[in-house]
Amino acid sequence: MKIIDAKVIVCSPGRNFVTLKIVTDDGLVGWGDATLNGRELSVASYLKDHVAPCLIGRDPHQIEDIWQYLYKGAYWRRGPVTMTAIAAVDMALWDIKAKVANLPLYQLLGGKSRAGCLVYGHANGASIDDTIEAVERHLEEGFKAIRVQTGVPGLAKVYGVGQPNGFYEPATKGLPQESIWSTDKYIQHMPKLFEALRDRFGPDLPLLHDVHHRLTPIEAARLGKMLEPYHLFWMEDATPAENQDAFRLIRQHTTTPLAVGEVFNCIWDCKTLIENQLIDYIRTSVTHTGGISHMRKIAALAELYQVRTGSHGPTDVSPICMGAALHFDISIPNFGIQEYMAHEPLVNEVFPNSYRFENGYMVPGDEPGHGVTMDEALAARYPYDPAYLPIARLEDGTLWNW
Ligand code: KDG
Ligand code: MG
Repeated sequence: MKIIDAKVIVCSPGRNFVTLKIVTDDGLVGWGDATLNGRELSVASYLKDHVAPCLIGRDPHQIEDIWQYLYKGAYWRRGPVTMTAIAAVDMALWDIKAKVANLPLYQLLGGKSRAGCLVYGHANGASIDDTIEAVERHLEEGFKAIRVQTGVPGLAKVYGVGQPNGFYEPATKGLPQESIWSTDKYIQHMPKLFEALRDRFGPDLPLLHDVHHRLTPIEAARLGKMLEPYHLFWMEDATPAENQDAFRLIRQHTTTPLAVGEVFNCIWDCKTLIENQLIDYIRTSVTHTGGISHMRKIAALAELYQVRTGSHGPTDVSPICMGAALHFDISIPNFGIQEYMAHEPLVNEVFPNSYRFENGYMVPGDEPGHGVTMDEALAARYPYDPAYLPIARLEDGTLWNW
């Protein structure tokens, strides 16, 4: 069998997605997600101009060799654009291999290790009361674990809070929007949120929180300590992780579980954190971290140190990523939790999929492959529409992390 076509499709059914379609001489089609929020066209070009020509004529069954060819062969290694492009190829090839085997992909990854994948939803509110209501709605929908974000008094806008339609789309049209951030205001307010949540919902509900890299290590240590009485499931992205040793400092001060990794793109970004047990959950995603092949290596490394996975799963990766992620999640031994934000109905029409949400868990479909395809004709009605993630500044105008 040979690859005869590798086509890159950019569309915007409400938000931008980049998709790779690999076709074989047997007429089989494999789909990969290559969406990198706010930098979509870089990956589209990387794939179209540099990767696709190298794929034609290759045997799609040689997934590992093609992965190594694209990673080592390019000389330029790592980075979000490269690793997202490689991920799309990898996802599409696993899709093809499972279709040839006539099996759902998880069967090729070792079979099911659990009945379903625990997912967490996003409850956001401008005030603590609004956030409590959002948690109630999620519980009614069946969620068994919930990420909570709330507005901060004195800050006009807090990232991730107050999406009016319930769908989460951090990128906005036009140039990047800017908002003002105050760590002091935020740190003072967060314990009040979690105290109110535990008063209302009791001790058992798994609650997660995303700090979006806004704190310095010692500030993160302080917040983790302040939140210990409310025993979070995790505190996510407490501080930027380029310097992985920063997590050592946080770890010395708090037992609040730590999760990080949504901006990581390879196993080297995870190595120090995992080997030193500085984190509890690794949050790399299939789309941004080299695909299923590379994610399995990260999970295997993490397994040695009792670190579990908690893959990034926002609406700015396409349903193809969610489909592939669920096959990965259900098969690995050290799965922790999967982020799940439902896409808008139109997105699910453009990317027909068979995964389903059942009582707090997600399960992949059982048809051959990863279970997600694309309606190209429908996608063509929604052309690329530039959008950017927002920017945070401190009150004095200093550009800040997020
Ligand atoms: O593209 C950026 C978003 O995916 C990110 O902000 C979402 O932090 C996020 C999360 O945990 O889903
Ligand atoms: Mg996050």
